[in-house]
Amino acid sequence: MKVPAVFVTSAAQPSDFPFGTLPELAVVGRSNVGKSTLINTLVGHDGLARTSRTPGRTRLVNWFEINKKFHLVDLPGYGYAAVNRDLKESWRPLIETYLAKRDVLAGVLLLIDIRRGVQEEELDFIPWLAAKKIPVIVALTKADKLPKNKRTLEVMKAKKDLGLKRDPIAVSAQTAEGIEAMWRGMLKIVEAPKQ
Ligand SMILES: Nc1nc2c(ncn2[C@@H]2O[C@H](COP(=O)(O)OP(=O)(O)OP(=O)(O)O)[C@@H](O)[C@H]2O)c(=O)[nH]1
Ligand SMILES: [Mg+2]
Repeated sequence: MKVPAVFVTSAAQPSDFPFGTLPELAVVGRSNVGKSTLINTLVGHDGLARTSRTPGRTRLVNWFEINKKFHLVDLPGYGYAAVNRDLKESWRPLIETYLAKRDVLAGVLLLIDIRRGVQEEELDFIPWLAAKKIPVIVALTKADKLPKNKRTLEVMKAKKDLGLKRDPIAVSAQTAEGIEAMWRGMLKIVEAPKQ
């Protein structure tokens, strides 16, 4: 599936955030979890968002316009210890300001590596989103790295760990597993009337 998608802009600091027009879905998760890859897979454009084997690839907030309908926002990953302190100090406010203040934020795609499972950051993040009434879709990435029975176990485990009502979606950029389910969830959020 190929969906019209274009890069809009990047921001290195909150003062560079563009004026918000379309609803935004933010892609959030640990460094190297596959955020940029998932964006490319969802729209069927390989090189739209830059990906890398080296954690910490995405250092800016990047906006992509999807189908003239909504923005996917690629946020820098959290939790990568090897990034030097100065860089980390500049990322935190970038991510936090975006999530706390962005009035066109319609929902969050929270990505968790299926082999790592839920960690402290995600445990804190889900109640924070719930308190702000921000809808979230939890995706377990790199599902191709586990056999089917293990995938199912990890989905149930993540659901329990995070206290979710719905099953997280196991996704893979390699097999396209879960991509249709992601689309259904995303469209539901961006098409919902704004509260
Ligand atoms: N096997 C497999 N590898 C994947 C998948 N998704 C991403 N990867 C690999 O994981 C690595 C990191 O992917 P990125 O998309 O750059 O991760 P990111 O979350 O954007 O990373 P940062 O920008 O550094 O925070 C790359 O080597 C990808 O090829 C997947 O579904 N399956
Ligand atoms: Mg990235």
